Amino acid sequence: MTGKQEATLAPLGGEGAKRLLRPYGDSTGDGMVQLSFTLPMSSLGANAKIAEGSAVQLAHKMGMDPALVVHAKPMGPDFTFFVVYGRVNHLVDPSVVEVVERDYELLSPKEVNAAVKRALRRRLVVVGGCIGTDAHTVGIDAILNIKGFAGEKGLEYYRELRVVNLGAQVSVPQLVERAVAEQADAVLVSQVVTQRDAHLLNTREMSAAFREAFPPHRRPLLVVGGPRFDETMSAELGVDRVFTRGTTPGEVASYLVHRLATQRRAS
Ligand code: B12
Repeated sequence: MTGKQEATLAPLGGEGAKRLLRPYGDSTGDGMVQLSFTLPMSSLGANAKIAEGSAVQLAHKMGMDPALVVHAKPMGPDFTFFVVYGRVNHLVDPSVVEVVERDYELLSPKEVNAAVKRALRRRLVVVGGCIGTDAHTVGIDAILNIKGFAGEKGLEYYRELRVVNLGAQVSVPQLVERAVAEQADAVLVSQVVTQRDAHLLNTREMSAAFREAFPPHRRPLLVVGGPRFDETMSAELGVDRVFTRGTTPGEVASYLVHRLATQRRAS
Protein backbone atom coordinates (compact mmCIF):
# COMPACT_ATOMS: atom_id res chain seq x y z
CA MET A 1 0.00 0.00 0.00
CA THR A 2 1.38 3.42 -0.91
CA GLY A 3 1.65 6.34 1.48
CA LYS A 4 -0.86 8.24 -0.63
CA GLN A 5 -3.51 5.56 -0.04
CA GLU A 6 -2.72 5.57 3.69
CA ALA A 7 -3.43 9.29 3.79
CA THR A 8 -6.76 8.88 1.99
CA LEU A 9 -7.76 6.11 4.36
CA ALA A 10 -7.35 8.15 7.48
CA PRO A 11 -10.71 9.59 8.56
CA LEU A 12 -10.73 13.16 7.26
CA GLY A 13 -12.37 15.82 9.39
CA GLY A 14 -14.78 18.49 8.20
CA GLU A 15 -17.93 18.62 6.08
CA GLY A 16 -18.18 16.37 3.04
CA ALA A 17 -15.04 14.43 3.93
CA LYS A 18 -14.79 11.30 1.81
CA ARG A 19 -14.07 8.20 3.86
CA LEU A 20 -12.68 5.13 2.17
CA LEU A 21 -12.87 1.86 4.05
CA ARG A 22 -10.84 -1.30 4.10
CA PRO A 23 -12.05 -4.61 5.57
CA TYR A 24 -10.33 -5.91 8.69
CA GLY A 25 -9.82 -9.16 10.53
CA ASP A 26 -7.15 -8.83 13.20
CA SER A 27 -6.41 -5.10 13.32
CA THR A 28 -8.15 -2.09 11.78
CA GLY A 29 -7.34 -1.57 8.12
CA ASP A 30 -5.43 -4.85 7.66
CA GLY A 31 -7.59 -5.79 4.62
CA MET A 32 -8.34 -9.32 5.85
CA VAL A 33 -11.44 -11.11 4.47
CA GLN A 34 -12.86 -14.62 4.59
CA LEU A 35 -14.23 -16.35 1.52
CA SER A 36 -15.97 -19.70 1.08
CA PHE A 37 -16.48 -21.68 -2.13
CA THR A 38 -16.65 -25.21 -3.52
CA LEU A 39 -14.37 -26.69 -6.16
CA PRO A 40 -15.40 -29.75 -8.15
CA MET A 41 -12.33 -31.75 -7.14
CA SER A 42 -11.39 -34.40 -4.62
CA SER A 43 -9.34 -33.54 -1.54
CA LEU A 44 -9.23 -37.11 -0.29
CA GLY A 45 -5.91 -38.80 0.45
CA ALA A 46 -3.16 -37.84 -1.98
CA ASN A 47 -5.37 -35.15 -3.55
CA ALA A 48 -5.44 -32.99 -0.41
CA LYS A 49 -2.44 -30.77 -1.21
CA ILE A 50 -3.35 -30.17 -4.85
CA ALA A 51 -6.90 -29.30 -3.79
CA GLU A 52 -5.73 -26.77 -1.20
CA GLY A 53 -3.23 -25.32 -3.68
CA SER A 54 -6.03 -24.92 -6.20
CA ALA A 55 -8.15 -23.05 -3.66
CA VAL A 56 -5.22 -20.71 -2.95
CA GLN A 57 -4.71 -20.17 -6.68
CA LEU A 58 -8.34 -19.10 -7.07
CA ALA A 59 -8.04 -16.75 -4.09
CA HIS A 60 -4.87 -15.21 -5.56
CA LYS A 61 -6.65 -14.69 -8.88
CA MET A 62 -9.43 -12.92 -6.97
CA GLY A 63 -6.91 -10.50 -5.48
CA MET A 64 -6.26 -12.14 -2.09
CA ASP A 65 -2.60 -12.14 -1.16
CA PRO A 66 -1.58 -13.77 1.10
CA ALA A 67 -4.35 -16.40 1.07
CA LEU A 68 -4.60 -19.17 3.63
CA VAL A 69 -6.89 -22.20 3.52
CA VAL A 70 -8.43 -22.38 7.00
CA HIS A 71 -11.00 -25.08 6.26
CA ALA A 72 -11.27 -27.80 3.60
CA LYS A 73 -14.08 -30.32 3.80
CA PRO A 74 -14.60 -33.12 1.29
CA MET A 75 -18.19 -33.21 0.03
CA GLY A 76 -18.38 -36.72 -1.36
CA PRO A 77 -15.49 -38.07 -3.43
CA ASP A 78 -15.48 -35.36 -6.12
CA PHE A 79 -16.11 -32.00 -4.42
CA THR A 80 -14.42 -29.93 -1.70
CA PHE A 81 -15.72 -26.97 0.29
CA PHE A 82 -13.10 -24.38 1.28
CA VAL A 83 -12.85 -21.41 3.57
CA VAL A 84 -9.93 -19.12 2.73
CA TYR A 85 -8.70 -16.23 4.89
CA GLY A 86 -6.57 -13.59 3.26
CA ARG A 87 -5.77 -9.98 2.50
CA VAL A 88 -7.21 -7.78 -0.20
CA ASN A 89 -6.13 -4.32 -1.29
CA HIS A 90 -9.52 -3.07 -2.41
CA LEU A 91 -11.01 0.03 -0.87
CA VAL A 92 -14.70 0.64 -0.31
CA ASP A 93 -16.24 4.06 -0.95
CA PRO A 94 -19.63 4.21 0.83
CA SER A 95 -20.35 7.62 -0.71
CA VAL A 96 -20.96 6.10 -4.15
CA VAL A 97 -22.97 3.06 -3.06
CA GLU A 98 -26.46 2.99 -4.58
CA VAL A 99 -29.31 1.60 -2.51
CA VAL A 100 -33.09 1.71 -2.56
CA GLU A 101 -34.08 3.97 0.34
CA ARG A 102 -37.42 3.49 2.04
CA ASP A 103 -39.54 6.26 0.51
CA TYR A 104 -42.64 5.72 2.61
CA GLU A 105 -43.55 6.25 6.23
CA LEU A 106 -43.55 3.25 8.59
CA LEU A 107 -47.06 2.94 10.03
CA SER A 108 -48.49 0.97 12.95
CA PRO A 109 -51.26 -1.57 12.21
CA LYS A 110 -53.77 0.93 13.60
CA GLU A 111 -52.53 3.64 11.23
CA VAL A 112 -52.56 1.21 8.29
CA ASN A 113 -56.17 0.23 9.03
CA ALA A 114 -57.26 3.83 9.37
CA ALA A 115 -55.56 4.87 6.11
CA VAL A 116 -57.12 2.00 4.15
CA LYS A 117 -60.56 2.69 5.55
CA ARG A 118 -60.29 6.39 4.78
CA ALA A 119 -58.95 5.98 1.25
CA LEU A 120 -60.63 2.86 -0.10
CA ARG A 121 -63.79 2.59 2.04
CA ARG A 122 -63.41 -1.17 1.77
CA ARG A 123 -60.79 -3.78 2.68
CA LEU A 124 -57.58 -3.86 0.69
CA VAL A 125 -57.18 -7.26 -0.95
CA VAL A 126 -53.80 -8.99 -0.99
CA VAL A 127 -53.17 -12.23 -2.89
CA GLY A 128 -49.85 -13.96 -2.23
CA GLY A 129 -47.87 -17.14 -2.81
CA CYS A 130 -44.73 -18.81 -4.11
CA ILE A 131 -44.65 -19.25 -7.87
CA GLY A 132 -43.00 -21.83 -10.12
CA THR A 133 -41.70 -24.93 -8.40
CA ASP A 134 -40.65 -22.98 -5.32
CA ALA A 135 -41.96 -24.56 -2.12
CA HIS A 136 -40.20 -22.21 0.34
CA THR A 137 -43.27 -20.75 2.01
CA VAL A 138 -41.66 -19.61 5.26
CA GLY A 139 -40.81 -16.17 3.83
CA ILE A 140 -44.24 -15.33 2.41
CA ASP A 141 -45.88 -16.79 5.53
CA ALA A 142 -43.69 -14.50 7.66
CA ILE A 143 -45.24 -11.56 5.85
CA LEU A 144 -48.83 -12.82 5.52
CA ASN A 145 -49.62 -15.17 8.42
CA ILE A 146 -51.03 -13.69 11.59
CA LYS A 147 -48.06 -14.98 13.61
CA GLY A 148 -45.80 -12.68 11.58
CA PHE A 149 -42.05 -12.16 11.87
CA ALA A 150 -39.52 -10.39 14.09
CA GLY A 151 -42.13 -9.54 16.69
CA GLU A 152 -44.54 -8.00 14.17
CA LYS A 153 -47.90 -9.53 13.30
CA GLY A 154 -48.45 -10.54 9.66
CA LEU A 155 -50.88 -8.89 7.26
CA GLU A 156 -53.71 -11.25 8.28
CA TYR A 157 -53.75 -9.40 11.58
CA TYR A 158 -54.72 -6.10 9.91
CA ARG A 159 -58.49 -5.67 10.08
CA GLU A 160 -58.68 -3.67 6.86
CA LEU A 161 -56.59 -6.11 4.81
CA ARG A 162 -58.09 -9.25 3.29
CA VAL A 163 -55.34 -11.81 2.70
CA VAL A 164 -55.51 -14.78 0.34
CA ASN A 165 -52.41 -16.92 0.81
CA LEU A 166 -52.11 -19.45 -2.02
CA GLY A 167 -49.05 -21.18 -0.52
CA ALA A 168 -46.44 -23.09 -2.52
CA GLN A 169 -45.89 -23.86 -6.19
CA VAL A 170 -48.58 -21.64 -7.68
CA SER A 171 -48.45 -21.40 -11.47
CA VAL A 172 -48.54 -17.94 -13.05
CA PRO A 173 -51.91 -18.58 -14.78
CA GLN A 174 -53.37 -19.73 -11.43
CA LEU A 175 -52.05 -16.60 -9.74
CA VAL A 176 -53.51 -14.29 -12.39
CA GLU A 177 -56.85 -16.11 -12.30
CA ARG A 178 -57.07 -15.83 -8.53
CA ALA A 179 -56.03 -12.17 -8.57
CA VAL A 180 -58.87 -11.48 -11.01
CA ALA A 181 -61.39 -13.50 -9.00
CA GLU A 182 -60.47 -11.85 -5.69
CA GLN A 183 -60.17 -8.37 -7.25
CA ALA A 184 -56.71 -8.10 -5.77
CA ASP A 185 -55.25 -4.68 -5.05
CA ALA A 186 -51.81 -6.19 -4.56
CA VAL A 187 -50.12 -9.45 -5.50
CA LEU A 188 -47.24 -10.60 -3.30
CA VAL A 189 -44.91 -13.21 -4.72
CA SER A 190 -42.06 -15.03 -2.99
CA GLN A 191 -39.07 -16.59 -4.73
CA VAL A 192 -36.35 -18.24 -2.67
CA VAL A 193 -34.72 -20.71 -5.05
CA THR A 194 -32.30 -18.87 -7.33
CA GLN A 195 -30.74 -21.77 -9.19
CA ARG A 196 -30.25 -20.85 -12.86
CA ASP A 197 -31.85 -17.49 -12.07
CA ALA A 198 -35.24 -19.18 -11.59
CA HIS A 199 -36.38 -16.30 -9.37
CA LEU A 200 -35.69 -13.73 -12.10
CA LEU A 201 -37.22 -15.77 -14.92
CA ASN A 202 -40.34 -16.57 -12.90
CA THR A 203 -40.78 -12.97 -11.82
CA ARG A 204 -40.49 -11.68 -15.39
CA GLU A 205 -43.00 -14.29 -16.55
CA MET A 206 -45.37 -13.27 -13.76
CA SER A 207 -45.16 -9.53 -14.42
CA ALA A 208 -45.63 -10.05 -18.17
CA ALA A 209 -48.73 -12.17 -17.54
CA PHE A 210 -50.27 -9.47 -15.33
CA ARG A 211 -49.55 -6.81 -17.94
CA GLU A 212 -51.28 -8.95 -20.53
CA ALA A 213 -54.28 -9.72 -18.34
CA PHE A 214 -54.96 -6.20 -17.00
CA PRO A 215 -55.17 -2.74 -18.53
CA PRO A 216 -52.48 -0.52 -16.91
CA HIS A 217 -54.84 1.36 -14.55
CA ARG A 218 -56.48 -1.87 -13.31
CA ARG A 219 -53.36 -3.96 -12.76
CA PRO A 220 -52.76 -4.94 -9.13
CA LEU A 221 -49.61 -3.71 -7.48
CA LEU A 222 -46.90 -6.34 -8.03
CA VAL A 223 -44.54 -6.99 -5.13
CA VAL A 224 -41.86 -9.66 -5.15
CA GLY A 225 -39.65 -10.80 -2.28
CA GLY A 226 -36.96 -13.27 -1.32
CA PRO A 227 -33.50 -13.37 0.25
CA ARG A 228 -31.46 -13.15 -2.94
CA PHE A 229 -33.27 -10.44 -4.87
CA ASP A 230 -31.56 -7.17 -5.70
CA GLU A 231 -33.82 -4.35 -4.54
CA THR A 232 -32.69 -2.11 -7.40
CA MET A 233 -34.12 -4.49 -10.03
CA SER A 234 -37.83 -3.70 -9.81
CA ALA A 235 -38.08 -1.89 -13.18
CA GLU A 236 -36.04 -4.58 -14.91
CA LEU A 237 -38.32 -7.28 -13.49
CA GLY A 238 -41.51 -5.38 -14.30
CA VAL A 239 -42.69 -5.21 -10.69
CA ASP A 240 -43.51 -2.27 -8.45
CA ARG A 241 -41.25 -3.20 -5.56
CA VAL A 242 -38.67 -5.77 -4.54
CA PHE A 243 -38.17 -6.72 -0.88
CA THR A 244 -35.23 -8.77 0.36
CA ARG A 245 -34.04 -10.57 3.47
CA GLY A 246 -35.13 -9.25 6.84
CA THR A 247 -38.31 -7.62 5.52
CA THR A 248 -40.99 -7.24 8.18
CA PRO A 249 -44.79 -7.32 7.69
CA GLY A 250 -45.07 -3.74 8.93
CA GLU A 251 -42.80 -2.51 6.13
CA VAL A 252 -44.92 -4.29 3.53
CA ALA A 253 -48.23 -3.04 4.99
CA SER A 254 -46.87 0.52 5.11
CA TYR A 255 -45.68 0.28 1.51
CA LEU A 256 -49.09 -1.01 0.35
CA VAL A 257 -50.83 1.86 2.08
CA HIS A 258 -48.36 4.33 0.60
CA ARG A 259 -48.98 3.10 -2.94
CA LEU A 260 -52.64 2.12 -2.82
CA ALA A 261 -54.18 4.49 -0.34
CA THR A 262 -52.03 7.59 0.17
CA GLN A 263 -50.67 8.01 -3.40
CA ARG A 264 -53.88 7.02 -5.15
CA ARG A 265 -55.87 9.49 -3.06
CA ALA A 266 -53.44 12.26 -3.90
CA SER A 267 -53.58 11.62 -7.66
C1 B12 B 1 -36.50 -24.24 5.19
C2 B12 B 1 -35.80 -24.55 3.87
C3 B12 B 1 -36.39 -25.51 3.06
C4 B12 B 1 -37.71 -26.21 3.40
C5 B12 B 1 -38.86 -25.25 3.01
C6 B12 B 1 -40.06 -25.41 3.92
C7 B12 B 1 -41.07 -24.35 3.65
N1 B12 B 1 -42.32 -24.71 3.85
O1 B12 B 1 -40.76 -23.22 3.31
C8 B12 B 1 -37.64 -27.50 2.52
C9 B12 B 1 -36.98 -28.61 3.31
C10 B12 B 1 -38.95 -27.99 1.94
C11 B12 B 1 -36.64 -27.04 1.42
C12 B12 B 1 -36.55 -27.65 0.20
C13 B12 B 1 -35.61 -27.30 -0.77
N2 B12 B 1 -34.62 -26.41 -0.61
CO1 B12 B 1 -34.46 -25.19 0.88
N3 B12 B 1 -34.00 -24.12 2.37
C14 B12 B 1 -34.59 -23.89 3.49
C15 B12 B 1 -33.72 -22.94 4.34
C16 B12 B 1 -32.96 -23.80 5.36
C17 B12 B 1 -34.45 -21.82 5.10
C18 B12 B 1 -35.36 -20.93 4.26
C19 B12 B 1 -36.24 -20.14 5.21
O2 B12 B 1 -37.27 -20.64 5.65
N4 B12 B 1 -35.83 -18.91 5.61
C20 B12 B 1 -36.54 -18.09 6.59
C21 B12 B 1 -37.43 -17.03 5.90
C22 B12 B 1 -38.20 -16.26 6.97
O3 B12 B 1 -36.57 -16.16 5.24
P1 B12 B 1 -36.81 -15.71 3.72
O4 B12 B 1 -37.36 -16.79 2.90
O5 B12 B 1 -35.58 -15.05 3.28
O6 B12 B 1 -37.98 -14.60 3.85
C23 B12 B 1 -37.76 -13.29 4.32
C24 B12 B 1 -37.35 -12.30 3.22
O7 B12 B 1 -36.60 -12.84 2.18
C25 B12 B 1 -38.65 -11.70 2.77
N5 B12 B 1 -39.48 -12.37 1.78
C26 B12 B 1 -39.48 -13.63 1.30
N6 B12 B 1 -40.45 -13.80 0.43
C27 B12 B 1 -41.12 -12.64 0.33
C28 B12 B 1 -42.21 -12.26 -0.45
C29 B12 B 1 -42.69 -10.97 -0.36
C30 B12 B 1 -43.87 -10.56 -1.20
C31 B12 B 1 -42.08 -10.03 0.52
C32 B12 B 1 -42.61 -8.65 0.62
C33 B12 B 1 -40.99 -10.40 1.30
C34 B12 B 1 -40.52 -11.70 1.20
O8 B12 B 1 -39.39 -11.64 3.99
C35 B12 B 1 -39.09 -12.77 4.81
C36 B12 B 1 -39.03 -12.26 6.24
O9 B12 B 1 -38.01 -11.30 6.36
C37 B12 B 1 -32.77 -22.33 3.25
C38 B12 B 1 -31.36 -21.97 3.71
C39 B12 B 1 -31.33 -20.69 4.49
N7 B12 B 1 -30.75 -20.73 5.63
O10 B12 B 1 -31.87 -19.68 4.01
C40 B12 B 1 -32.73 -23.46 2.21
C41 B12 B 1 -32.52 -23.11 0.75
C42 B12 B 1 -33.35 -21.92 0.38
N8 B12 B 1 -33.02 -24.29 0.07
C43 B12 B 1 -32.33 -24.63 -0.99
C44 B12 B 1 -32.59 -25.74 -1.83
C45 B12 B 1 -31.56 -26.01 -2.91
C46 B12 B 1 -33.72 -26.55 -1.64
C47 B12 B 1 -34.10 -27.76 -2.50
C48 B12 B 1 -33.93 -27.58 -4.02
C49 B12 B 1 -33.29 -28.94 -1.96
C50 B12 B 1 -33.47 -30.22 -2.76
N9 B12 B 1 -32.45 -30.56 -3.53
O11 B12 B 1 -34.50 -30.84 -2.68
C51 B12 B 1 -35.57 -27.96 -2.10
C52 B12 B 1 -36.50 -27.21 -3.06
C53 B12 B 1 -37.93 -27.44 -2.77
C54 B12 B 1 -38.78 -26.59 -3.66
N10 B12 B 1 -39.52 -27.22 -4.56
O12 B12 B 1 -38.75 -25.37 -3.55
C55 B12 B 1 -31.20 -23.66 -1.23
C56 B12 B 1 -31.47 -22.70 -2.37
C57 B12 B 1 -30.21 -22.45 -3.18
C58 B12 B 1 -30.45 -21.53 -4.35
N11 B12 B 1 -29.42 -20.87 -4.76
O13 B12 B 1 -31.48 -21.41 -4.87
C59 B12 B 1 -31.04 -23.01 0.19
C60 B12 B 1 -30.48 -21.57 0.18
C61 B12 B 1 -30.10 -23.94 1.01
C62 B12 B 1 -28.68 -23.95 0.44
N12 B12 B 1 -27.77 -23.17 0.99
O14 B12 B 1 -28.39 -24.65 -0.46
N13 B12 B 1 -35.90 -25.98 1.86
